[in-house]
Amino acid sequence: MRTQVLIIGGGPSGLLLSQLLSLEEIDCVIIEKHTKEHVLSRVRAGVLEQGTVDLLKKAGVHKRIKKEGFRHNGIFLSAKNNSFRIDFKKLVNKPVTVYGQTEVTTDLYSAREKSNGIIFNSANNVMPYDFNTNKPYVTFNHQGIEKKIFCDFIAGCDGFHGVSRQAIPKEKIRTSERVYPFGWLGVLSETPPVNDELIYANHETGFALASMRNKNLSRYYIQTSIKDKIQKWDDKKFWIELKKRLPVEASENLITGPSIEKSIAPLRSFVAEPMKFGSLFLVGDAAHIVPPTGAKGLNLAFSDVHYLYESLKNYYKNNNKNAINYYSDRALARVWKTIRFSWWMTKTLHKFPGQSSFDQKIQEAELEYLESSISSQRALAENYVGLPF
Ligand code: FAS
Ligand code: PHB
Repeated sequence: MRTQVLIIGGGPSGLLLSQLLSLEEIDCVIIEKHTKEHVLSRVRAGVLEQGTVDLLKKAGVHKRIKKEGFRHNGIFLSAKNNSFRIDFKKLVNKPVTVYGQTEVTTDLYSAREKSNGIIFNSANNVMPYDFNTNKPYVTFNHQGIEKKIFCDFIAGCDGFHGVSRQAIPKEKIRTSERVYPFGWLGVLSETPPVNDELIYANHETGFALASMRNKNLSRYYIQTSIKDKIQKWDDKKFWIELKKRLPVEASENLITGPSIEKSIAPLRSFVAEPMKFGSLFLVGDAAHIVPPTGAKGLNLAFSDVHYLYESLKNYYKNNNKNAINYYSDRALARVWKTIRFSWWMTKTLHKFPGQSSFDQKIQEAELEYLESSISSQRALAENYVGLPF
């Protein structure tokens, strides 16, 4: 079998890339290790930048976002029980859209199926070969049959634990990483959100975030120790801790209910460079990870998809054979600015174990400066709504 672009990973990056390439009649195939149901069961991101929404519109999967997404023109930050709003409309005249990653992935899967896109689900032992030649190929086992697909390019959209980045010789790749000394305990509950917009809370016992998916589906997070186990957190204990950390007017309005999903995620910043090795491209979480504090993971993955789609469209449609060589530098320029913002939001809003009174005072000064300075708020707003591609 042969295709033009072989995509390893059928998560959001792989699905969006394949949808965009197919609209340009560029031949592509997705190889995904899990079932479609498993992929669609993941509860992850919730906030879409306008650039992401525009890209999904270009891919023809914008209808449900328009109908069911919630445009937000600001967020609240709170510290020492004082909260203030960052007004995106006034500061940068751009909104964000609250629409869960699960829904985005569902929409992309339906679009691929409608256009008879080829997705090999439940593929085992996926392995890319000869990507340092112009005849790369991928082998895998599907329904007990060994398969081999030749291609022009391989897009490694297989996430942080995928096979693509691991297949690159160690001496060819530079990685930078910061692992944070805490995690996020996330809860999904069929309860009305405590506030119309997101609340990011810096509290002396730890960070908390109040978010949502729709008018009767709330998403809450609290910072936990990286050694924490989910079994230690029954719903009652979670709600008590969340109430403690949210500003009083929110805690008083908080409607609690049974959790329908509960998980602990570690936090790290990670970048692999460059993002192109011969005919293998790294895309999304396969190349970088951000702590979710800046709501950037999914949006940054789609930013890579934008750059790779433009490069491949240029290569195939305008016969610009050099176009693919710009992908890595262009993508990384935006990756590092986003890594910086997510790191800054994380260090400003979380309680670091053993943090000194100096660190605590700096955090408080950072938040007081934010509250008092329009320029500082504009800087946060332009990063949060998404830097231009
Ligand atoms: P993904 O990891 O989503 O997809 C990779 C796909 O490749 C998966 O379907 C996987 O099954 C497949 N795969 C892996 N290895 C393979 C192999 N060897 N062969 C074939 N297929 C293979 N981002 C936010 O913006 N906000 C958040 O709140 C947020 N919360 C998160 C919570 C958690 C627990 C996690 C893990 C991530 C969170 N993220 C969040 C980040 C997340 O949304 C990612 O940025 C996003 O899923 C990236 O999409 P992909 O690059 O497609 O990678
Ligand atoms: C979410 O709704 O899951 C969410 C929102 C904003 C973040 C992180 C997660 O910064």
